[in-house]
Amino acid sequence: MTRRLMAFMVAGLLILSAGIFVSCSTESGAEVAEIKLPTMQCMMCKENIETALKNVDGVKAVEVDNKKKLARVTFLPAKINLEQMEVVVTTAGYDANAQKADPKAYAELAECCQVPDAK
Ligand SMILES: [Cu+2]
Repeated sequence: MTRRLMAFMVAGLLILSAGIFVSCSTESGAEVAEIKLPTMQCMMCKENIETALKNVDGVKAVEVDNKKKLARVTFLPAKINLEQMEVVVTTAGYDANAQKADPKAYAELAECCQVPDAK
């Protein structure tokens, strides 16, 4: 029940902040950016992308919504910008906003993580 409610709240927030890139300031100087992940397929993709982004200096938190195919990243603008975060995602083998996935990294993804009609 609580999980359902949370899911609805998250969905509501995402709808409110529709757009390729939305950022807003928070108290700590951190900002929140959204990265569209059109080629992600499953929970393994979610893990891959979250892990890749979390390991980057300047990224404070990552939440990937695998239904909406969207990452919500809390980051420090003094350390990293959206373009650099998109590169982290493409290097992991996934499209990020308008940036295309690194073909070699994409080819190394598990079969379930590759786009079905692109095979
Ligand atoms: Cu996957």
